[in-house]
Amino acid sequence: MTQDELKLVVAQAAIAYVVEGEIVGVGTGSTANFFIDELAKIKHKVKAAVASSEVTAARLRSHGITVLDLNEVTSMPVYIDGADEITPQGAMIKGGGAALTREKIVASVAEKFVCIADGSKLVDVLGKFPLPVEVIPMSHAVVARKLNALGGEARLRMKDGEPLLTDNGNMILDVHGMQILDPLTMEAEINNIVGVVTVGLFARQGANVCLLGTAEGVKTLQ
Ligand code: ABF
Repeated sequence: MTQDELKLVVAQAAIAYVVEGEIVGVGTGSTANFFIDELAKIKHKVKAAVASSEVTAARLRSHGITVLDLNEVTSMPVYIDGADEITPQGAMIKGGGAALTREKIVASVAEKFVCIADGSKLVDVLGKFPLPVEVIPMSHAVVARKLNALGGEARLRMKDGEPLLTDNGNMILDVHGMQILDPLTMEAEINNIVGVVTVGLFARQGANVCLLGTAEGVKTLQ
C-alpha cells in the first residue's frame, strides 16, 4: 500500500469515532484531509465541526459542513487529527503543518483525541522530526537561543524567502537534533520560555487512541 492509501484507510477507520448528532473537532494536514473527505459522506449525521486551521475550515465548508467558532462550543466528544511522530504511549510531535496552536486548543476542548497516522509516524523516541515551536515574532531570536541551550538547533521556518506566518500571525522555530526522552517535562520546559506561544509536543494531553495504518491493516493503539 502507498502512504496515501494508508492515510485513507485510517481516515475511514476514524469515522467510527464520530459521535452522531454531535460536534467533531477536525485537524490539519494530508491525513486530516482524507478524514474530512470521509466525513463529508456522513455530514448529515454530525451537528457541525470545529477546525484547527483556516485551510481545514475551507475544506470542511467546501463539502457543506458547518464550521463553528470554538468560542461558541463548550464540549465535543472527539478531536481527530494527524501527527508528525507518535509514541506507543500517545505522546506526539505535531506542527509540521504550522497549525499546532489551534490544534492544541481545539484538542483541549475534546473528550477524546483520536490520532490518525500511517505507520511511518510511530517512533519509540520523539525528536527525529524537527520539533515545531510557535513564537511571538519579536521573540524568535531569544527563544531560539534558549532552545539551543536545551540541546537542539532551532531554525526559523521560511516560506518564499520570508519567515512563515501562522494563522495567528506568529512564527515557527523548528528544533532539530533533539532526543526527547521525557516528553512531559520537555513540553512544560519549552512552554515556560517567554515568547513561546505553543510547543508542538502533545504529551500532557496526548492521543487517547491512535489508528495506525500498516501493511497488515489498521492497528489501534490505546
Ligand atoms: C497535523 O498535520 C500536524 O500537527 C502534523 O504536523 C501534520 C501531519 O501531517 P500529515 O497528515 O500530512 O502527515 O496534524
